[in-house]
Amino acid sequence: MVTALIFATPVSLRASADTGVAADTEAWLRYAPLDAKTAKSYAQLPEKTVVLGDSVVLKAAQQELIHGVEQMLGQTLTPRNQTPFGNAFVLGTLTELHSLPLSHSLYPSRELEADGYWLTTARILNSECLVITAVNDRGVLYGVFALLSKIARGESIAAINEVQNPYASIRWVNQWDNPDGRIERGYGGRSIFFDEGKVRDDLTRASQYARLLASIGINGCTINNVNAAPSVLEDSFIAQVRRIADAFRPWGVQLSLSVDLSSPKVITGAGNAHVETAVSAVQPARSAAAPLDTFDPLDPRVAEWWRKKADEIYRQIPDFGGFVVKADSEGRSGPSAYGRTHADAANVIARALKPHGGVVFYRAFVYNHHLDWHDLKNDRAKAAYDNFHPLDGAFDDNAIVQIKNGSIDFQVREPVSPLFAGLRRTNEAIELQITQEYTGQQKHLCFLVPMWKEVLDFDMRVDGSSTPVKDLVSGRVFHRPVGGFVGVANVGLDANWLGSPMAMANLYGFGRLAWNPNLSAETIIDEWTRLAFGSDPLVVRTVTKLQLDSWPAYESYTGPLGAGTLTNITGNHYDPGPESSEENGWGQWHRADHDGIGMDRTIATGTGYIGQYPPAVQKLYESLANCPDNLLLFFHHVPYTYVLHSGKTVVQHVYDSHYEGAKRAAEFVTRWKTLEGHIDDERYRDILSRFEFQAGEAVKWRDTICNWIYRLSSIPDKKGRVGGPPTA
Ligand code: GCW
Repeated sequence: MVTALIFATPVSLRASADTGVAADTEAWLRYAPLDAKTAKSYAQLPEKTVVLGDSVVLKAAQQELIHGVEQMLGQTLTPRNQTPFGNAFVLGTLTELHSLPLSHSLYPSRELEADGYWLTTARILNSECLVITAVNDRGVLYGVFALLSKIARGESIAAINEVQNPYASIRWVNQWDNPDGRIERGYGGRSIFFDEGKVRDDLTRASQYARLLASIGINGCTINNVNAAPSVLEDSFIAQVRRIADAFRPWGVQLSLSVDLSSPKVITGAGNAHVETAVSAVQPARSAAAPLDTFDPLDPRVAEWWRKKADEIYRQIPDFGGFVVKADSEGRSGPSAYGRTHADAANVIARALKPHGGVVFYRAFVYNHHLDWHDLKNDRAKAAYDNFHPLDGAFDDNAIVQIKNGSIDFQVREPVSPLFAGLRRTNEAIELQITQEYTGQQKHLCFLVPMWKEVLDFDMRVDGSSTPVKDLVSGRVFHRPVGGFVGVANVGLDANWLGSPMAMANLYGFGRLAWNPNLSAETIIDEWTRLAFGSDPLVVRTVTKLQLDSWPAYESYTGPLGAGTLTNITGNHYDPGPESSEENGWGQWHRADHDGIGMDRTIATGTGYIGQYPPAVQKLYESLANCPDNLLLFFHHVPYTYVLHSGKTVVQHVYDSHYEGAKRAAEFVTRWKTLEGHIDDERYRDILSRFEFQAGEAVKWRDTICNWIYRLSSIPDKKGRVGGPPTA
């Protein structure tokens, strides 16, 4: 098959590497020129590159190396393809490397896994070489990015000898793009893939995106909304999607599609363009894409339909990654229509993908959104576990249950989903939300890596042993064949991708954590800041601290004590709207009334949700004495006068945290202002105006929530800011 090669063209010219727009688009791949002193420390670098192989991935790796070195050091590397090649960067797999006459045996200190890389020096054909090697081409590409990142951050690479392996094989992003070009919960402009029902002609941004993803080790991208338009599986659409896969391929990013489970019944395809209506139950399907009168996953015709559909896709896109399924959720079709299970639905698709090496991600985000809120035992948080735990062991080996980090829906603070510990014989992936749907929609700074770290490090104590979430999802605990990390990214056409340059730290951080969840939030943000803004100590100090302070600040003025969302839950998910979180069928409730606030999820008197956790975790949350303050209202209904571990009453904590949070948001403005003249003007002004806006919004949040709590509780603020004269 002839594959069109589309390489991303890095937009920044050497001279303009520091201007805002270019810096926005290049994000952490700016490769800004190094200062003379730092550049000098790399003076001994080879001046040539040699690539052992000719795959598109290796070519991209070489091109990236040449581009990065040129940008940062002003040195043009010469590509060489014949021996002897002298001192060179040598790029290639270990197998290729071992076919060269080496002066000594060359093996890494620990085993290299797929996608891992080894950066080392070696004497090859009597010349000193800097070797970037791996077991597969993608690993070589990742090695190049890692090396360039070190140079960009001024890290020494003298006598380098570093082996890196990824924590898990699944490191994917999901995009919630619709074929019409809109993105569900996207805050960075329209789709980079689609417009008006078609794949865009110009896919430059798609290939630039794949380059960004590859640079942080992300190896898969689902390009369309989980609320999937069935039309994405039409033959004519697949032929277009193939062009996106071509754009991804040099960067080792596998393309995948979200699919609607009812597709066999609703779509028409090239093979049956003349068929207007569904074929009757007795009539066999006429072609792979013929619409059936059913999508029952246990109907052999449905199995055949998926098999043929998968075959067709792989004919066009041989490295296709697989499918993502959202079923029986928020109005989507699902196996319940035929009394079948989620495992039945996942497996019919898994079996179609299996011969091609594809996987199906089946989302655990399944819940009843018409819950009766009057019933105090109803609890949406229980849904994922209730639906999927009974099916443990029923999913095929190439099916992965994709689980949101918390048991509700990407709130500013939630306990981890108990389902992570509830599946022992089923593959898992954690779904994290990079796009800030409930955390300020990129208008507020909210660096999510510290939150994700808490989730990934949370110890589930399965069978009484240390079993952090990162080890459950990566498959380490139960020795699962596949598993890992999925981030809902939702970048768009805006120059800065996510709608805000600072928000890109979340995309960067997601990739770094998926590669190695043991990295600290401090390390990750230090890396990102140096790559995105340079290494001026004032800039590094200020930006890293602002980012690290941002989630706690956002939490304190929007939703303290784990109350869940106080946002407009039935509307935009952005503005304060605490009343909307009651009396709705969606199950995002805080149960605030005149006497108290919080959901009683205890085993003893509440919904019983806590019983879904392993015993040690139950113990942590069930008793008021043990339950951490920051999740108190998620697990317990308490009077406003209840005294927290901190010594404050609940109501006073709400007042204080909102005032404190709004104050911190105002301070972000003054802290940012210290950077004037230290970074490019465009980004300085752009980000300043965002902080100013955020400070105003924080006051709006503060006043709305404080007045609401006061109205309900009639307890004035001791400091006299809300609802009455000061009492102290
Ligand atoms: O948080 C909710 C969002 C929906 C989204 C859904 C999901 C794609 O508000 O927009 O739909 O989650 O994750 O499926």
